[in-house]
Amino acid sequence: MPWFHHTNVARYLDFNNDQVTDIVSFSKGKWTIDTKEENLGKAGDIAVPADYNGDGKVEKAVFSPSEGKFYIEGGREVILGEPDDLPVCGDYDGDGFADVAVYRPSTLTWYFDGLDSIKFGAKNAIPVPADYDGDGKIDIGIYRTDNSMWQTVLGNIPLQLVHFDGDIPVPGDYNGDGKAEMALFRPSTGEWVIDKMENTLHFGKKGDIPVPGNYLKDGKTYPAVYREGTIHIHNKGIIKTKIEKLEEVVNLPYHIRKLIFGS
Ligand SMILES: [Ca+2]
Ligand SMILES: [Ca+2]
Ligand SMILES: [Ca+2]
Ligand SMILES: [Ca+2]
Repeated sequence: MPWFHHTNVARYLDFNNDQVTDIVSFSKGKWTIDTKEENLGKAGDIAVPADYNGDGKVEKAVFSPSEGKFYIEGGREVILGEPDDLPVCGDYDGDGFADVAVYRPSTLTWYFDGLDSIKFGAKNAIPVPADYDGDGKIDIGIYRTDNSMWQTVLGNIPLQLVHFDGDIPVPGDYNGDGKAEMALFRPSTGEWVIDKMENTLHFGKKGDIPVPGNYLKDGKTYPAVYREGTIHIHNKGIIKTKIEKLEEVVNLPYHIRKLIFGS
């Protein structure tokens, strides 16, 4: 059976199909996946790993903004994108294969390899694609950084959260119901504010970057933060990594990482 019939929305960055998120870093074409070092890409490229061939394992891939081209492990190349585009690859049509995609802030439009482009965006908004309704298809969504409002193609979702400057959107399936929840990491207070959860979690501190993932084999997204070379998983201990710089951590997707680092 193809993996997508028994996968779950929490699954993320699983390079070896063991249902656990791997710790991944990328710098100038050098990848570290858990402890393995590999090469793909070059300086200036953006890491965009995903399961492009539908075999249940994530492939290394990079977007070259200067070339407007994606390079996928195995030799596949896709021409798409411009220098200021945000790569947002994922399985938008639910066929089990991640689709090469970019969001273009200048036109508020999502462009895909092989699918129709869709105008859906707003000024001061960043893309937060995730499977919010649990149908196996990634849903186009945006998060307004000025007021913490989420909008998706499924309809406007009035997420009633107090907005703090610096909040970082971290959607994921934190309750394991198969649907992604809207969620925020608040560096100023070290809180996780997760939709459908009664209380906020106090986990993390200023300077941490959020790296939520499916770190256990239970199909749930766990809050986690990267701090000084170590991944701290909420209530589940720590993982030492070889990652030395925040900027190299791939476990926070680029379109969100950019919000923190500006590049
Ligand atoms: Ca694959
Ligand atoms: Ca697809
Ligand atoms: Ca969906
Ligand atoms: Ca959920």
